[in-house]
Amino acid sequence: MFALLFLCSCCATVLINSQGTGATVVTLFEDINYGGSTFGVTVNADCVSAPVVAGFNDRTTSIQLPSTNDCVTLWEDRDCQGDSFNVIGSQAFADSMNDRTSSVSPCNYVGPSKQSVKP
Ligand SMILES: [Ca+2]
Repeated sequence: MFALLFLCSCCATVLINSQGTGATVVTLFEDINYGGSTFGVTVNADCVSAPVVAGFNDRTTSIQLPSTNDCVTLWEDRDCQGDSFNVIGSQAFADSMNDRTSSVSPCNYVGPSKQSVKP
């Protein structure tokens, strides 16, 4: 378990996508104002539940995106289900999704779970 946590914290911002396909590399932070442990996740067109797998489930408090125009959706549950919160650019505090994020998608993600999004 220690080895896994160590791996997560030191390799957090490695760029996974090497094909230049327009992927957004999202950096999740455990604390407010981009502090504490980090976890990097590459978002393409689909839902990504990597935070759950990597032990970063329900830990995200702030988020950094590469560009102020980038937009990702944080989801309460894995597989992009439950409550959601859109982040445009970077967000020093995840507001309603603080310590709740379990998966991430692009803002224009249209999956089977989209119909269950609460207003
Ligand atoms: Ca959650």
